[in-house]
Parts: sequence; structure tokens; C-alpha cells
Amino acid sequence: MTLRLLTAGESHGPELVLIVEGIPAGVAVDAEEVDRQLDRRRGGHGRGARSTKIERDHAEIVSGVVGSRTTGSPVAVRIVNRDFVNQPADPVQLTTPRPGHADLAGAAKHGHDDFRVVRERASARETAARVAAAALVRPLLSAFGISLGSFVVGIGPVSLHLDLGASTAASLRRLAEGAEPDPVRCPDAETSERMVAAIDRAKEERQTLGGTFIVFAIGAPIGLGSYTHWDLRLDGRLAQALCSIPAIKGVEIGPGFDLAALPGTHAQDAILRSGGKLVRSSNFAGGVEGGMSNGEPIVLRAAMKPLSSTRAPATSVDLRSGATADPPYVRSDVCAVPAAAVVGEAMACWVLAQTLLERYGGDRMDALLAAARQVEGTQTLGAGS
Ligand code: EPS
Repeated sequence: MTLRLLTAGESHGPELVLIVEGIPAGVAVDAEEVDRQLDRRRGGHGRGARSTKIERDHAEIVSGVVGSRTTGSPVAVRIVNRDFVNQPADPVQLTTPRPGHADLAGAAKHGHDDFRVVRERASARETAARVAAAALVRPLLSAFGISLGSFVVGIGPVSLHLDLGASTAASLRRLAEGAEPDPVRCPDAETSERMVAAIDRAKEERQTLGGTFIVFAIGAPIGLGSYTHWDLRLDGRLAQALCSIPAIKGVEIGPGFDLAALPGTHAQDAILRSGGKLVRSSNFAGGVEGGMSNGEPIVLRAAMKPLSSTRAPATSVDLRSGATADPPYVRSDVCAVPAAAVVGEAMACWVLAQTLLERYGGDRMDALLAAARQVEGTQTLGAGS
């Protein structure tokens, strides 16, 4: 069965709800770890008061788990929105669509004349549900020795240059560890300070900032995904998953955009023999060749546009009166790139769990563990460790 995720709920509604289908029986569920992942997503310098001061995301697991183990039935989870109680009983209708958001297209599509209906579902608050779902399937990845991480490399005009083609498991791990306690999840202290200053400046100027982040996976076995069909290709699936995060406008695999400017021989990862194993000289491919994991670290970079709601005036049209109008400011974040990095990690986690189950079977965890032990003996390429 395919691993599937359905989420429901509105940003300022009573709660978010998610259902994970296809998770094998016998997966250990660590409820505290799910909440810890939710905490990682909530923070970051530049987030508004709602996510940092009001919400205290807690995943309440309501089905599919008995005695801290999954049963093989759908796992349902609730995440209560604490800000729900602060919502006005009789809110003002929104009739001026905000440029850059789902408002106009969503309302036209479904025939709404109040944009709140669209806004509340399209909100990135929904990504809390995705992070909880990914936390539930992380033990599947751990069983295969796969670990994931993320860190921020750009916020507005400030960026940290990294040679992604030279990235190794050790360097990626070190960068992610350095980024974890940082206020903008950037691994370099000096760059982080400049990023924080850029966010503060943007706030003063009534602006918002976007940025870029890296997501990586170490230890993925060779052959996740497939070269045989377009929709099974791992790179395509990872790109789709990352691009599905609100405000993400670009995704690359390894140093994809830099490779476009290089001659072919400069962009190869030579195949070498080392101690009876095959290893690669570099990782320009970002761990994916021919739509499959190749045993090297999987490295992804995503670009987030600046959040479209700013405190500065915007130009739109009030669709009730037909007059030019400034849409009301209804959002509180100045920068959400650090949070998006955590969501990106969750999405990559999800796709890797899907492809693992497709390859090794997904009814029960003990069968999967046996498969994992077998895989260990058959990896012929460097696992990037
Ligand atoms: C969001 C707008 C902000 C964010 C919210 C997502 O909320 P508010 O509308 O209350 O200003 O803080 O994100 C979260 C609360 C969260 O937990 O991620 C939006 O429109 O996407």
C-alpha cells in the first residue's frame, strides 16, 4: 500500500487533523519526538507572535497506535490551534484579494466572495500537520540508517556560499548540528548575525524576506525511486514535495543551477575503487542519478519567495466595489525561511519513506527490518558515511 497523507483544517480553525495511511504495523511511536519536531518548525527569528507565543503545537494521536506501536491501520492525529479562541465571533469579510496569495485564484475557482475561506486553508499553518506526519515515519528511515537534516543558507540579500558538489555526509551533519540552535537555523555564526539584522531591518521597513535552505538525507540505500517511469523518479518526487510547501518557488538537486553553466566533464562524479567498494569523487549529482538514489548524500536546495503579506501598502481591487484598494494586513511573519527548512526536511522524509516502502514492502516493521539487514550487505557504492 502506498504511504498517503491527508491533512485537513484551517489556520485559525479549531484544529489541524491528519491521517497517515499505509504505515506498517509495529513502528514505534514516540509522541514526545513528534512534539519536538513540531517545536523545531514553530520557531525562527522573524516569525510572528502567533507561532512563537500563542501556539504550543502538540500532536494528539487518536487512532492507529496501541501501546506506542502502530497497528497497520490509519494513524489519525489532531493538533489544536490555540489561536482559535482569539478569533472574532463575527469576522469582517475579506473582499480585496492579496497579491501573491491563493485568494484570487482560489475564490474564483470555488466561487467564494469572502477570501478568508481560501486564506485560512491555504495558510502555511497546515505544514504543522506535515511535520507531525513525517515524524511518525522517521523510524522507518532510521531502521535503514537514513538520517535527515536541514539548514538555512540565504535570507534576503545575505547568503552563505557552500560548494554543494563537495558535500559529504560528515560536512552536512556538521552544518546541520551547527544550525540547530541558531535563531535562523544558519550554520555560520557571522552569516547568521547578518541574517538576523536583515530580518530586523525588513521589519522596520514593513517588508518581508525570503531565502534559501538545504535539506539533505544521509545513508539512503541505492535504488530508491526509479528510472523506468517519469512519475517514479526520486528527484521529481522530491522536487514536487518541496515545491508543495507554501512560498517555495524553486528547488534544485545538488548544485543543479551551477551545473547548468559547466562543461560536462566538470560536472561528473567519477566512479572510483576504494577498499573493495565503489566510491564517488564528488557529489555534483546531489545523490540522485537517473531518478534513483545512488548511495551518496541526497542534497536539495529550495528557494522561498518573500512572504506576500507585508505591512507596506499593496495594490489590489476590492471585488465588491470594483475600486482600487489596499488589502488589509492580516499576517504576522516577517520571515519564515527557518521554519520552511524544517518543513522541507519533513517533506523529504516523507518521500524517502514512501520510496522505501515501495521497494521493501510495507505491511509490518519486522519484515522491513529484515530487509534493512539484507540491504546492508548489498550496498556496493559508498554510503557517504
Ligand atoms: C500564516 C500566517 C501567520 C503565521 C502562520 C501562517 O499567522 P497569523 O495569520 O496568525 O499571523 O504565523 O503560521 C503559524 C501559525 C504556524 O504555526 O506556522 C499564513 O498565512 O501562512
